[in-house]
Amino acid sequence: MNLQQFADGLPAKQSQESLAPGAVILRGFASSRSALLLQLIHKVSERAPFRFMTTPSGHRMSVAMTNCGVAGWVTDRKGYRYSARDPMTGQRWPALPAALLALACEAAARAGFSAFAPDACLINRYEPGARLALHQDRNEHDLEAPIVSASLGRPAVFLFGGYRRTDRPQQVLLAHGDVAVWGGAARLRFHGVQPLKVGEHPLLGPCRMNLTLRKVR
Ligand code: MD3
Ligand code: FE
Repeated sequence: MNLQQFADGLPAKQSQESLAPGAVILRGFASSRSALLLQLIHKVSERAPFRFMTTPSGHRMSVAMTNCGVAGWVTDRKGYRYSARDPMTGQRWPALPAALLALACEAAARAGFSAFAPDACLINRYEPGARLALHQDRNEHDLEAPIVSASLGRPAVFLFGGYRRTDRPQQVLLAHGDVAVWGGAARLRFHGVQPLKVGEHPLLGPCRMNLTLRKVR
């Protein structure tokens, strides 16, 4: 365990947990950068607003999403894919901010992935009741590259499953400031997020935000 100074002088606890082969949780790794991350998310969302996308089966997702970087994850009646342009505006997604790239590279290096070069970030916003059903992330070209995720705001119960949808998932609480690295044998495991509970966070009110940094191209 190591201690890190907050701007207000209070120490923020940090620790590292190995969840499974390829899956490492860096508790509190983003805590000292959370205000900056929220500022960056806000700037991205001014040009690429959060929106509720439609799944191929026609359901409206309960998680609001936007993207930055060379390509953004999108879904509509035609399917799931990465797109170089935001379908809502026809414009390219906002650039990946350097501070996000740095956070992801530092976290990946701690978990043993020293050459990680993400080029995109999916930003998920959860309001109370929002959830993410069990799924695999397999639309990225390079499945050897890990995914780095950062959680902000309200805590959520993350479901970490196996290689088959029917494998019983582990429940893991992801709290404000937690960063996780998902690579190697963990990369194609099913995962999801339980419905967000009602509550208040000092920076994000009722919401949870999750950033996933990826090598898409
Ligand atoms: C394990 N997001 O955007 S982050 C997603 O909290 C997604 O918003 C969740 O799943 C969220 O696709 C979970 C943790 C995460 C992200 C990607 C993974 C775990 C993963 C990829 C493979 C295995
Ligand atoms: Fe996912």
